[in-house]
Formats: sequence, structure tokens, C-alpha cells
Amino acid sequence: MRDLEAVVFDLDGTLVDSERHGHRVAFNLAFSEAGLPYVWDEDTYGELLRITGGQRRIAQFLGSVGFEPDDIDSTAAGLHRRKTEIMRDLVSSGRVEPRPGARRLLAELGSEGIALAVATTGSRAWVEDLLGQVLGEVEFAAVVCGDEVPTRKPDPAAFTESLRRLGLQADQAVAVEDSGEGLAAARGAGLVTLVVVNGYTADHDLGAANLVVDGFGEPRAPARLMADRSGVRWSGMVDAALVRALSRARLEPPVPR
Ligand code: XBP
Ligand code: MG
Repeated sequence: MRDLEAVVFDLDGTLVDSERHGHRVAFNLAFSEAGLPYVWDEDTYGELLRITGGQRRIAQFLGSVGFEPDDIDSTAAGLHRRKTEIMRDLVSSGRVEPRPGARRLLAELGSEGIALAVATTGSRAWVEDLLGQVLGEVEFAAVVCGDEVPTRKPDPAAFTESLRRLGLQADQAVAVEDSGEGLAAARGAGLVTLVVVNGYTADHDLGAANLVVDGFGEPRAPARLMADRSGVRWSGMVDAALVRALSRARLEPPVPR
């Protein structure tokens, strides 16, 4: 491992708590506007989240409920376009918040000269609005969206494209993800990976992660260590020192939670 030069963050579920009360609401409003009888409740959505990419998620769902096969692709595309417009409205109305500690970590990494990047499956149409609205004070050196790479996570394309835009090799960066699909993508790109689980991803298979915690932590609200293959000293908070230590740690065999 060379010196840590960058941290590449996933967006949905990692830097922002955007799925349960953001994307899910946008999907349901798009279904309702189209006169379709579908409502994704919170549990159903948690299962559907394993399908990365909103348009693919809609298409696979339509297929699963017996929708006319010849109409699925065009219907999914139209619904996803409207969902994306609704998501932009939800973002501008302040519906999406950063996860606790995310702003603190980004500021700390930035102040130490570590480049910040985003590698998301989400669509650029709302990603730019969200970053500007919710994390406007943060300077991201690269933002790679799902609609800019040939294949979405768990394919590593978004992370390898982030490294290309940063001009870095995998051993000069650390990835931060929330899900099994994102972890597979980051590890597929050869990145040391920290997973910060959320309510939807705590039961995912995260055995390939270097470290798994349940949040970034705050000085008076420590996060919990879930699994560790790095042997780093855990203080209850993800800070620049921890990310640096993680980047240098050898990978140990998986330790059961
Ligand atoms: C999570 C996703 C995205 C969002 C919905 O992305 O899989 O599909 O759920 O956004 P991330 P779109 O990699 O940031 O966790 O509808 O634009 O796909
Ligand atoms: Mg995610």
C-alpha cells in the first residue's frame, strides 16, 4: 500500500440516508402518477435494493408481477425518467440528509489533503443536485454515476473509473460502501473497503470487507464495530487516522461478527 491519496465513497446509503424515505417515495409517486397499482413498502424495497440501478429495479419488478413483457423496457424507462424528476424535487425540498458523521469525516479528509470521490450506481440527473444541495461545501475530485459506466455495481466499473479520473492506482485509495453489491464492486476494483452498514444492509454478506461498522460515529455518539479483518484500533468513530490505518493494514482472515 502506497500513501493514502483518496477515499472513494458510495453515495446512497453511505454518505446519505436516501433510500427508505427518498428513492422509495419517488418510485411510489411515479407508479401512482402512471395509474399503476404498485406500492413498494419499506421491507419490499429493502429486497428490491439488491437490484442496482433504478430502471433495472423497475423492469425486474414489472417482470415479477406479470407485466406485459413487450412493454416492460419502455414502461420502465418512462417510469424511471419521472422517478428521477421526483427525486430531484425531494432533494431540493430537503428530504435527503447526510448520515451522521459523514460531513465531519469528509471535512477531516479534505483538510488533510486526501482527495474525495463518489462512485455511485445512481443517475447523474439527481446525483449532482443532491451533492450540491446536501454536501455543497465538499469538493469532490471525481463523481462517477451509474449512467456513465457500462455496467452497474457489483461490477467494479464505477470504482475503476473513479481511480482513472483521479489518476491513482487501487493501492492509493480506500473505498467506503454500505452494501454487499457495493462491497463486491469496490473489492473487484482492488480497493481496501470500509463498510458502514444501514438498516437495509446490516444482514448482507460483508465477509470481504476490511472493516464493518454501523456508522461513521460522532464524538458523543460512537458507532459500533460489526466485523474486522484489519486489526486497526477502533475508537467508535471513522476519522482520517482510522482510514489511513485501514489503508496500511494487512487483510486478516474473516472474523465472524
Ligand atoms: C444505489 C442504487 C441506485 C439508487 C436509485 O446507488 O442502486 O439505483 O437506489 O438511483 P449507490 P437510480 O451505488 O449510490 O448505493 O434510480 O438513479 O438508479
Ligand atoms: Mg449504496
